[in-house]
Amino acid sequence: MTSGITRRGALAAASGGAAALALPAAAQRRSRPNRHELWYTQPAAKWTEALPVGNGRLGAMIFGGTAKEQLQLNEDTVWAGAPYDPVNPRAKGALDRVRALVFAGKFAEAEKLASADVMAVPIKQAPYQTAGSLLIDMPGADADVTGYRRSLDIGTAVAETRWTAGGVTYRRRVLASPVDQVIAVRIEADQPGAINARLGYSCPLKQWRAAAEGDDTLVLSGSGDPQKERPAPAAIRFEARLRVLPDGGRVSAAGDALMVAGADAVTLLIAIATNFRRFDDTSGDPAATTRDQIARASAKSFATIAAASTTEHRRLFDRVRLDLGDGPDLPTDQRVQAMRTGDDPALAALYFDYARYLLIGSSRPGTQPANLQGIWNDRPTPPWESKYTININTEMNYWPAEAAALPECTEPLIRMVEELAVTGARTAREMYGARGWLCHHNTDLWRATAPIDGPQWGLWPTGGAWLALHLWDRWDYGRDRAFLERVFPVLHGAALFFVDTLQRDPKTGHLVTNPSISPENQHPFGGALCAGPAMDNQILRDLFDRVSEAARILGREDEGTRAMAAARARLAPDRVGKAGQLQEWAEDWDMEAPERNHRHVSHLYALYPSHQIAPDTTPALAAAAKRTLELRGDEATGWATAWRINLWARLRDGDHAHRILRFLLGPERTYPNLFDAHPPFQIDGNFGGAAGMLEMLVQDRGDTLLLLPALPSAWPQGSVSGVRLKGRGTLDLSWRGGKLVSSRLRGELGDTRRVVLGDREKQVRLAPGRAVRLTARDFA
Ligand code: FUC
Repeated sequence: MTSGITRRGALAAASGGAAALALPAAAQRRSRPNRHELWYTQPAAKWTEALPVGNGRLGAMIFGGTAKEQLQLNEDTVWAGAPYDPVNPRAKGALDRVRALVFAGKFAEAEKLASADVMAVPIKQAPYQTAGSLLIDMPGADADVTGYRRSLDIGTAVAETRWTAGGVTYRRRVLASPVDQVIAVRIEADQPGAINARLGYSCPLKQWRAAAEGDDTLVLSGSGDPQKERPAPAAIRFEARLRVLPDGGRVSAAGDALMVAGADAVTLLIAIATNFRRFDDTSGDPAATTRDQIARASAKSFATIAAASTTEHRRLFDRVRLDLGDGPDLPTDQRVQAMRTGDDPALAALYFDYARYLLIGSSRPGTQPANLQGIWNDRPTPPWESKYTININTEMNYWPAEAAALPECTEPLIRMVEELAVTGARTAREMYGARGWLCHHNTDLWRATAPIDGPQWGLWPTGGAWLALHLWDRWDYGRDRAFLERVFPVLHGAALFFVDTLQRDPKTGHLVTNPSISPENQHPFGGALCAGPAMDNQILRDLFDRVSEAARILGREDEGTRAMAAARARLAPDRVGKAGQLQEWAEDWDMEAPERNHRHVSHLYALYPSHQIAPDTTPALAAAAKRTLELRGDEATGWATAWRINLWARLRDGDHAHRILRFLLGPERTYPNLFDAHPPFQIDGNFGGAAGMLEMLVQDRGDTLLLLPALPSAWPQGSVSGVRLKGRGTLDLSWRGGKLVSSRLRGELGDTRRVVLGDREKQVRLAPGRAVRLTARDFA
């Protein structure tokens, strides 16, 4: 099967037909390093060295091999399992007994009963799965390699590998276009006819096959795996379609591979789609979708596809700029290693920019939200199924989104919460006999909402409530009344569930969640189940307040919102325990808890992301939160380390926050490709770290704005521009010698803000279309 086709290349023709690639020497050695570039002098030996591209839905991890290249592929709806309802019908009958056992202090018994009768069926959710790999073999392209360099420019969203072998210089570029919905690869050489390649697929899923279609197309078709502990067949079918467009030479089919011979250059286009339409609908047609996408993209040159992709990327990426000075002109992996002993503020700025790159690449309007690994996953059963863990991780993914001026990127999260309000209403009704909706500590593509894994992790009713607060944030930044109208029922429903299920604590009379846990910590009395952990009270205070305020704005107060206000008044306050710490549980158990340095710091939710605790408004509780942080220690898993940066920034201790940031950026918590190391890779730390850096520079409470509240001495000068403020505002800021040089505030609503610099403050009236400039002198 080797009937071939021949095409004369556009690039060869344009350059007179002689050399397919003229490599400018200047591109090899730049005079000034590109501040948006990750670069390396060797191919990736491991997945966590490979470089990610993504268009929100499609992702590729690029290894940068010479004779053997691998593009590990993802599509964000390739998941195991099928639409399902994990409700446990026995729960409703068992919950009151579990509650009574918890109130009686019989925690181990409560957990046993909950294990038997309250947990989801099945007990595990479905994993997110890889879509396999495209393998590009170029025999001989590894002979006496010189000048090897691979890079990812996060400003243009294009990855590049170049090297010389056997007297031929090669260049390979890869991007994932949000415009054309393809991954596009361009392989070039500086000698005509030098490109010979074999293109094939590999895939670790159970069901897949690769087959050539015609001479220039290779189709990988497969299905997601069945979900463990569920007899139902897998529902996801996917197709990855590769089209090869050579400049010169021949392309031909060879069974389950394509062969390119004697080409000047080659463009590869890869489209991937599944039959997924919604959590309850898998009636899509992946073959029709990929055929259409490939047909459209094939009509364009690589240069056209790349230009459109970069323009769309820049539209989002260029909104914010953080400058912490120039960094060393060293490969990125060496800079990460050097963090062990030194510091590199420019690497911190690159990490901040990379988080924005990763969010743009894993969460765009119409896609799935960023999961535990964004969209980048090479396994059929990744750690924690690479799903949505909502007792911290998914929220953290979106912490920087609004302030870093990427509100569009929150659309998938908002849509997911709206969908959880549908599936979670069933869980509320059938498991709890309650109105409204809830989600426990995880969800998956199928928007499962019942408690999973085991009571000590899963029996936490407050996950959906926390996520719902992101709807409020979306409103608070954008102030789009139609949006608030749309999501109001979702917010209302999240709160209504607690009106129906909060229990009166017989000892204190407070209204408390029961059963619940303080994620995922064990108390000293037999497990994790408890009533009224501090975090639940804190989340519910925010939720009830927001719903009341939204109802007031929209004129939609009703019996439900009045009940919420009444319940709000009966929640337990935060308390200071015997070690001077902020109490994690209703009782002062913290010092006897088995894991004193537990990674979760759930009860510090009130300090960050919430503003319930702050050094100026609640000094005693802020001091207690500080004591808790000291007891918990600075170094934890990636996301837990990132959370601590935000918390110390809120305590206005910039040097402490910066010490933790240095640990986060070092090789123990950052892989060579700058992915966060939980370990293993989990993307939340990338996002949480970026949010923490912003929090060091600006803290926005809506009516009050803190400038440089936690500026570390390690960043004596710098600037940040384009930061988004609540109430449709923006802020630019620069500083020198650790002192504010100037700031520019804009706000479209014409409202008044209290701006705080150190211990001084100023009332500022914003006017639409006009920037207010403030220098240090304005605060003198
Ligand atoms: C929570 C954390 C773990 C991990 C998992 C995905 O359960 O406690 O550290 O991040 O989510």
